[in-house]
Amino acid sequence: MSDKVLRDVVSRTKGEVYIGVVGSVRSGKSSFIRRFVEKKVLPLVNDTYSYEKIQDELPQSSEGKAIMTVEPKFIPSNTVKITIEEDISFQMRLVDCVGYIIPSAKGYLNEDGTTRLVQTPWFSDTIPFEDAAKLGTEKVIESHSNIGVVMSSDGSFGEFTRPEYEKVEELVIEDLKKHNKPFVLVINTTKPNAPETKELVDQLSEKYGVSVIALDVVNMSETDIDTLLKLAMDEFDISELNLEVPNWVNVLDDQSTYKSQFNQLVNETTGTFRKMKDAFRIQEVLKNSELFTDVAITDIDSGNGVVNVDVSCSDEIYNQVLEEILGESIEDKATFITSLQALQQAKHTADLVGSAIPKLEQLGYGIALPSVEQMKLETPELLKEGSRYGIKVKASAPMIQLIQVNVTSTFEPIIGSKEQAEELLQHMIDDYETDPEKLWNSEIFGRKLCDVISDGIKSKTNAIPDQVLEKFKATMEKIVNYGKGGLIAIVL
Ligand SMILES: Nc1nc2c(ncn2[C@@H]2O[C@H](COP(=O)(O)OP(=O)(O)OP(=O)(O)O)[C@@H](O)[C@H]2O)c(=O)[nH]1
Ligand SMILES: [Mg+2]
Repeated sequence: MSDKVLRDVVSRTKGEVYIGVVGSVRSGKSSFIRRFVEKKVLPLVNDTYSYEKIQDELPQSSEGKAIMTVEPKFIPSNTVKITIEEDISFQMRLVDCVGYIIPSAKGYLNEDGTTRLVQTPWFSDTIPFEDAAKLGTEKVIESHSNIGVVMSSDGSFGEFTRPEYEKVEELVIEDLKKHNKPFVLVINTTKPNAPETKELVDQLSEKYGVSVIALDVVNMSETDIDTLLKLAMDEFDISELNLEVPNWVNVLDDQSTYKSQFNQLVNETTGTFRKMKDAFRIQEVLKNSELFTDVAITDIDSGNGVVNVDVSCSDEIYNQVLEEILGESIEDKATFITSLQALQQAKHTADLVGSAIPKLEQLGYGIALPSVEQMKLETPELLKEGSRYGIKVKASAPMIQLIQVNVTSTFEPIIGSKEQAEELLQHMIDDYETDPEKLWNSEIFGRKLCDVISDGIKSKTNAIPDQVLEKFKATMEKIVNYGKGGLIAIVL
């Protein structure tokens, strides 16, 4: 087993490499385990006692139509602790399951045609063969393994045809998909490299949406096992998908069009594609979107389930985002600077009065707190109090107060006769009820109603004489500095 694959498997299974081998009867499950242990486990076992014990426990396989494994078996029976390269230590165990029945197989019925009862580690009583296969497989996948191997065959050896294996394989895969455990389908074959076998593998991986590999199980090599384990690693869920985006995307408001489209796309994609093997599909989907210019996978760490993806965006996309923020199109550098300056001005005002806005909206009266820079310190003075002396430090600051005053304006045109006035009134009421906007823009005596009313309001605003405003300001200063909540009468 190559270092890399082994490290990944050990890391992903947190040091407990438990492989459940399930599938149809007579497909080569026991042969697979035997070969796997001989090639992969035994060479790593240093102590002779354990070595010989494991060898004795290797499962039996047999030829013909008669089912061989009639009760589930753990191999080795006790998990064996393996240490290699000093820093990698893990436990390894495989489970040989009772196979799902192929009807024409022999051994699952007694001679009198009744169902054969078999022993399992999960029930004290014997249970029917068929139940032992289904329940045992579920137990093994759920509680005793972190990697599943589904064994099936193309019918190139033994007594059964591909359609017979396929029927059972469909049932096993359906059952396994109910559990969220990574598994790989192995097509056991005497011709793993034949074009028709490759075609079958492609067809099955498409049909089931799982990783499929063709292996000549009794002759499989170390490289074959590595490939199988790599495929199994791809079936694990991605535990962390890191999207490396330009930093301006990170700081964008979630409400902005770009960021909300970005979030939606990423959520949809990661919701649909969850497994390590989907990393390239995720890349493909992101790449096809107009939100990014390029999407590159920079790292896939099978051991930790981490996928790193680098996303880049063109200047054009950046400019679109800027235009949305500024609220106008940026034709050239000059328009961009002009917009920025206008925003700078607006920011200055916002810095000055912004803190007053929430209260203004809530109570119609908001007070903006002065900043430290706005505070003006006067020259400290000597202070005499009786026979004792002190010092006086005085500072002042502008406190801006915003008041919302509701201004009313009326428009009272004389129309003519009572009927004419009533007719116009009815017309206006109809508009008011159905389409107030229309009424607002309707023309009376050649002018829009909204203009007439707005002129009325403006004239009231301008009608407050400057000296009244000054008096009001002086009064407010008195209230703030000395008023202490007392009543002050303003005489205009
Ligand atoms: N030529 C060839 N024969 C195989 C291969 N895999 C399994 N066989 C043969 O198929 C037969 C059944 O193999 P087993 O490993 O006993 O199958 P199993 O799935 O454990 O069967 P049960 O325990 O009866 O359910 C044996 O005779 C094996 O030698 C293979 O890859 N190539
Ligand atoms: Mg067997």
